[in-house]
Amino acid sequence: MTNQNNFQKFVNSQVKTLLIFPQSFEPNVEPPLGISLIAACLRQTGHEVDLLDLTVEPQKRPDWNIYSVIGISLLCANFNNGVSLAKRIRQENQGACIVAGGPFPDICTEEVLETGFFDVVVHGEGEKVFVQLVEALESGKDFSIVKGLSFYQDGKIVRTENPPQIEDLDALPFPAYDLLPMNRYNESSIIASRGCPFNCIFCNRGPAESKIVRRLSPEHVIDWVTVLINDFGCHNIRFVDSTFTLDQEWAEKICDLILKRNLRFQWTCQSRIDCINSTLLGKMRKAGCLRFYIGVETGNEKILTLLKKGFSKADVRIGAQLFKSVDAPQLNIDFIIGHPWDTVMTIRETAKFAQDLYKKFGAKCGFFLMTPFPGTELWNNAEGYGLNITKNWEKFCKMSFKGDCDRLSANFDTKYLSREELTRLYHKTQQRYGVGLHKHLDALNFLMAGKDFKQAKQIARKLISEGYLTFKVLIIAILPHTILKFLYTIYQRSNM
Ligand code: B12
Ligand code: SF4
Repeated sequence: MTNQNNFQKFVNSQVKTLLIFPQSFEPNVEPPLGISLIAACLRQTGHEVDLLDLTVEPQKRPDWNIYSVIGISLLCANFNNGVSLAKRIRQENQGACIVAGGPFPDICTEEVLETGFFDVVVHGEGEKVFVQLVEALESGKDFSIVKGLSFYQDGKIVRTENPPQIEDLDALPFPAYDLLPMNRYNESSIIASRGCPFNCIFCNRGPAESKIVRRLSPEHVIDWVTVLINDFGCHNIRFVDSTFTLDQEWAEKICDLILKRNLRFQWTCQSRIDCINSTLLGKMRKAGCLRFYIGVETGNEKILTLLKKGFSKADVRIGAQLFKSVDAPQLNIDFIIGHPWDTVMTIRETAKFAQDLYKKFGAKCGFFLMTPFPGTELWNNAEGYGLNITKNWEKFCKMSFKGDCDRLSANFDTKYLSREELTRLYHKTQQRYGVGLHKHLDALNFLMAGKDFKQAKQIARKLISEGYLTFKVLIIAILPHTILKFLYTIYQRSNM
């Protein structure tokens, strides 16, 4: 166990680094940006580095002994796996400096260092801090001179000064995608801006972000896109910025450049319903934006205010109407089940609001299970919010990218609902109003294609009773298969 800063034992004039994303409950659908950006910075400064994403290559067993510094990226959900991994590495390679970074160690630093398998925690953005750490080890300097680290010293955890935020994001290299098995991912991501100025009480922006927003220049964003398309054949890109359209002029410039350079790829982004205008939405669609994700979180006006979202249900309707009135990307709205004030009634209100937004504006709604992540206002003041949270880190999951939501369960009780009730209400809402609805429509089409009218009629009846189809649409549904097929094609297109 490391309980003192004995940095001398890690000094090595030829540091070779391995950065790992440990195995998790499901594979990453896109390359992990954090470690691939750090790897690119290491290479840019002349250091040797390898990357390993164990979520997509779980069988890979590198020779741990060839590395003198091993960095592990940790979220709550993969913390336990990360600890087992660090333990294994430590058993085989006593001399390696094992470093943790990412959202979990950034906040739960003690929990990580107390395991005894990590020597250093890196806080905040890792691109510069990690390079400085490696350089300190190479030159034999005590790494306590580096800002943004925590480690044991004389039996106590010490934390060095906070590092400055990276101001010139354009100066960062593009992620070292070439060190990852790019064919294993469904899409790739770009972070074009970092930060969000809003104060939603459940939000954990991640270590690379604060309330101060920094942006890449639109030209640099386009160069990044070009690298993904030309060098890696990637035509599905997700902008993972917290609020992509916060600066609408900047977002418009990105769209203008995509169109000007005639870049052909499909993309999605996330933002807020109050950060849009019709010109921007039209340009986004033309530039290949398929889906625009926003968080509305609840259908209860009072809860919306308590969450400090900064907009009302009326604002959501106005925004959704804007999407409908122009040729805009598909609007996808996310809701959370399990706010501190949620009851059966407010959850029903949320489902009803979601159904309304689907019917009136064609917004596709999804439901997440509330997860009070460390570092959020909910976590910091859990008692005040009436939450009883259990630190079973594997349960800090709010959704499944593979559609496998069945095993998600709440890890906290509220004043009004037990974790069991919350879990049940989440699954019921998600099944009936989220994936459930889309599964029904798919099943209807499938059955009609196979001409199993009896079963198709049963499903259609269910959809009518749940208010998704009108009788008029049912009449069409029992007309010849070609008409239905035609309608379904339109439905699919509008939901791309
Ligand atoms: C893109 C993204 C994803 C992608 C890719 C994730 C990945 N592997 O990188 C996908 C879609 C796969 C994903 C999945 C999930 N995600 Co996610 N994701 C994000 C998002 C939106 C952006 C991450 C990103 O690329 N940021 C840009 C880079 C530059 O920042 P970064 O990743 O934080 O890395 C920097 C630092 O953290 C640090 N760092 C990171 N790792 C390391 C390692 C070392 C050694 C060092 C020194 C430094 C370091 O340096 C990096 C560079 O500055 C963040 C929110 C956010 N704004 O950060 C959530 C976020 C990270 N995800 C989160 C969650 C919960 C999940 C899921 C569990 C969701 C779920 N299913 O319920 C899954 C888990 C996936 C898995 N396989 O384990 C949470 C984590 C909260 C927590 N405390 O655990 C976040 C913060 C969002 C949130 N609040 O809900 N996610
Ligand atoms: S939920 Fe969205 S708008 Fe609210 S603080 Fe987080 S990133 Fe910003």
